[in-house]
Amino acid sequence: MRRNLVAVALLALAGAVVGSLLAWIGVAKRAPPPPIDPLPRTAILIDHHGKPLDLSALRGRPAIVFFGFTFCPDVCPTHLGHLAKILTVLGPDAERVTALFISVDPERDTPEKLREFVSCFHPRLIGATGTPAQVAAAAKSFGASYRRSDAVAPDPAWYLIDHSTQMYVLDRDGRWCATLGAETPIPVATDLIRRLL
Ligand SMILES: [Cu+2]
Repeated sequence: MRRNLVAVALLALAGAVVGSLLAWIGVAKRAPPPPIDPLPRTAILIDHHGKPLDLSALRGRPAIVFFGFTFCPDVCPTHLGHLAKILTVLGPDAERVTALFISVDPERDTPEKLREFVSCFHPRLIGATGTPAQVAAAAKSFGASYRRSDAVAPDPAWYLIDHSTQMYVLDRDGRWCATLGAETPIPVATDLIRRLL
């Protein structure tokens, strides 16, 4: 009889331990990632409708931000295609996320050109540009870099731009808290974004 009682007590203890462990894992999984850089982003740009876009106004919902240019032959289409998949898998939750493509090529990427370009990927995707100084300020606020490269252009107008390829994830307070790449599995990305909603 005593042996049975000990067995029951041990089972109850094991159950409690497993229960707390599962609860802890559940909480850890739901918790949003802590900010990498707690500073909110601030810069004024122009969106693809030609309206002012204040990066500090992105607060209130999580955001995914990518820097590139519409003339980019591979890196930008690959990353924006991946971003579009993430938004598609998020489904209705994507309505609560800001997805922003900031052009580092203000010379060629007009709001009209950006509008046409982003619409090829996802209706939620917003294109942004600005003066060279505004774009430089926006990139600097993320630590993103870009540099014009004329090395492979047969025509000066066909220049390329080397640029950072991270997709920056901001939390609802505009703080950078994660980075996605074209190799980030879609379920990992969507889980991360949903934890920030
Ligand atoms: Cu690119």
